[in-house]
Amino acid sequence: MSESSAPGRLSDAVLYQIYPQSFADSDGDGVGDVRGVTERLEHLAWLGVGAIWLNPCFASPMRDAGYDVSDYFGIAPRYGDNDDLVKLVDEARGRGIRVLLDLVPGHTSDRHPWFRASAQNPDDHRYIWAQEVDGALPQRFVPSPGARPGGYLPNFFDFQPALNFGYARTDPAEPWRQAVDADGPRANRDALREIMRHWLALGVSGFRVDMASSLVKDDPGFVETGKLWSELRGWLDREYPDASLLAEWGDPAVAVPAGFHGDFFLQFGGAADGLPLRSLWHTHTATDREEWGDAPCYFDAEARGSAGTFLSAYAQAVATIGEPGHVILPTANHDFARLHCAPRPAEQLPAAFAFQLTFPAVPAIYYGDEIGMRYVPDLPDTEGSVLGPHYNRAGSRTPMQWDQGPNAGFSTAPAERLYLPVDPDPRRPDVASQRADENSLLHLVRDLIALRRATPELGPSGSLEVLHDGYPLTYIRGGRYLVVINPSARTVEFAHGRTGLAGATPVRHSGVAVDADALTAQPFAFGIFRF
Ligand code: TEU
Repeated sequence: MSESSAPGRLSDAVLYQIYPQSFADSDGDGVGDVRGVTERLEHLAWLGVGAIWLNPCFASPMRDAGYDVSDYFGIAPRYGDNDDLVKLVDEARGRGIRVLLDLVPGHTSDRHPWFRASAQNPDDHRYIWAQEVDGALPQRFVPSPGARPGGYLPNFFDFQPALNFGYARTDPAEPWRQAVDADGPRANRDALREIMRHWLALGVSGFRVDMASSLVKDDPGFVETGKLWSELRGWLDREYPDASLLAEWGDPAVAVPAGFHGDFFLQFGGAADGLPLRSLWHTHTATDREEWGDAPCYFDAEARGSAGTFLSAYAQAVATIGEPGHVILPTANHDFARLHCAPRPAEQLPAAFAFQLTFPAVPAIYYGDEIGMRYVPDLPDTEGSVLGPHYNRAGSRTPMQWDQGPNAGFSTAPAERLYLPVDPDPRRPDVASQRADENSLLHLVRDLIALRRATPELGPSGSLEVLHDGYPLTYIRGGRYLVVINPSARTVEFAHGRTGLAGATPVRHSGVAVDADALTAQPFAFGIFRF
């Protein structure tokens, strides 16, 4: 592994996202915890991941599953305590795994002491407060819960008041629009630095920053938001040069110049509102929005999509950010359907991982996707998981399936006390049986990670030449590796017309044949060849 700059190290890593509620339960109370993660480091090291990102684990009323922070300096009691986190960080480091925390800078819980104080004191400007005019609050503002008159601006749910980082454009008619250097915004920027320093000093390796583009309001082009992050990044580079700052922005071409080492392609964000990622994976059967339409994605068994939308967004992002930053390509996340979501057949998952792990982005594996855990439909709302009639995040947050036990090895607690029920499908996959089976998805993912780590051409710095963005997707990495991906249930052919590909040595493949003029891919086939 390169020991150079933080982005350099990131480029070698496969990132792994852990939802602490659901990953591993060390004390049998039915909710995952930090010690549980520590106990399962062996799985992550065996798999070969280089860094983990833990979803929020700070003290919280958990009305948005921890994205409603009430104390930025302490681990939520249900997950353990700060010493448990230090132990996790140390043991992970011993296995070559870095730990990143989720930082939620744009809002707190309405139970946070800052907000409770702000709701009593009209001179406090840590949050964005407006007065009623003719008996009405401005749009989107929520009535004050305290002695303070007027109302506050929420950032996501109403119980998540937006911290005040100011507005890029002030307006005397809207006095709640404070300048970015007013006292409240300044205090909040200082607090952010304190929070980051606190956890970095305990050994964490950086942060995934929630709703990173949301800080400065009414900020065309994100100019002021970018200044804020660039200033923090400058401080980070001086004091913690090894730390990584990853954005939840959904637009790497904007987030990296704004100060981040990397940004995720997401189901939302950017000019096309998340279309690039959705155009790869989204089946429209879960975590769906009406405005997203119903165009089939590329990983479609009926071969109705195109990889072109994603590939051109990727090319555009890389052309803008160049070397200094990374685009992160997730299999899924806690807000979006898992890769294994109906009607996608499990047979397609090997091709999906062969694509993700040979593509020049930083791969992020959502816990459980490595065994093909399924998005579980129709679960009840849990800690804010339901966002709309067709948008239920709970289905992506079910307990990690460690074994075949009734609670999938998640804990010894009665099933009704689990954070979420285990997938009731008796054919659900699990870690124990896939580890015992060398032909399992888990072994394939492990082999692909090992191949990627051993082969710089397959990482972010290797070149990418796309030969075909239909079926099969065909590209060359680093001038030496041919990759063929067929997400469809049909046998497909592509006339590559390249000399030198016939006789290429298979590195890892299933169902792909390469001839002098053409290549043939069986249903759900993938192939990686060296030539
Ligand atoms: O998500 C931000 C966000 O905008 C998404 O939830 C989006 O609305 C959804 O994916 C539909 O496209 C972040 C966190 O990831 C999420 O879990 C939190 O609920 C939210 O911020 C508030 O902190």
